[in-house]
Amino acid sequence: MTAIALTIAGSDPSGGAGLQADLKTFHQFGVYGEAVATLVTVQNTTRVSRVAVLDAELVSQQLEAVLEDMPPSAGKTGALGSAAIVHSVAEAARRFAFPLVVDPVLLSTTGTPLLPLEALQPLAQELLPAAALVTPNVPEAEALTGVAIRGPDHARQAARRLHEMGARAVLLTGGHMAGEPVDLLFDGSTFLDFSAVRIATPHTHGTGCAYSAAITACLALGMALPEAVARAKRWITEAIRTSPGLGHGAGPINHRAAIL
Ligand code: PXL
Repeated sequence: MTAIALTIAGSDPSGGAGLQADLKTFHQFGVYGEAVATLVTVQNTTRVSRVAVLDAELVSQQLEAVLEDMPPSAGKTGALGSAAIVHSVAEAARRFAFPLVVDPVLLSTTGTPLLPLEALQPLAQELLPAAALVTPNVPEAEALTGVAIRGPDHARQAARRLHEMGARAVLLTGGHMAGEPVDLLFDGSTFLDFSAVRIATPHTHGTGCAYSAAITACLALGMALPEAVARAKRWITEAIRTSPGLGHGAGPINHRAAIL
């Protein structure tokens, strides 16, 4: 049986982030990948110069086409682009028979908004309750909860808050905090830490996309959440460590990194 994973995300033509990164990651984990496009960026490793958001109905129609024919065994969302898209994805997600990982992408790696401010509330109120897992980094968790995260106690507080907002589990990623990158998983009862050594490199473009895609692939393969996160964390660390050094800016990670 071929496992299938679905991404609902934006296009990065440079192939480092967005749905391109998700599909490469699914493939590397041996999972068949499906991709519903939400927006098209004009970007390379140095800049994002344009973001064109697709019509929400066009997104819904792509989603329906895929679901009626080849339903996945896990899915994820990335950049959603508008409140209307958040609303229609959330509406569909209430009927998903598979776990949904929500990567609450707000900005591109270079700082361009990929979700407008007015879409933050629908994301929190409509999509989070449909999430088996939400995977914010520190700025995203701060924007969603209003908690200023200055250390481990604040991280736990923000994770609790995101769970109360309806996500079944929360993975708060630690890459933006000082020191070693420790990710915090909270399922409503237990906190688990996933740590790695920090790698000094400018080539981290699309790391969040690939990490949440790797977790989604592992869920599609039937792993329990802590095992999926542990696997994905080892892989993303290896993918950063072996980044191919492409482009003139923040280059991509190595999507072909070994799964350890
Ligand atoms: O990594 C966040 C992200 C998500 N989606 C798209 C992106 C980026 C970062 O640049 O371009 C399309």
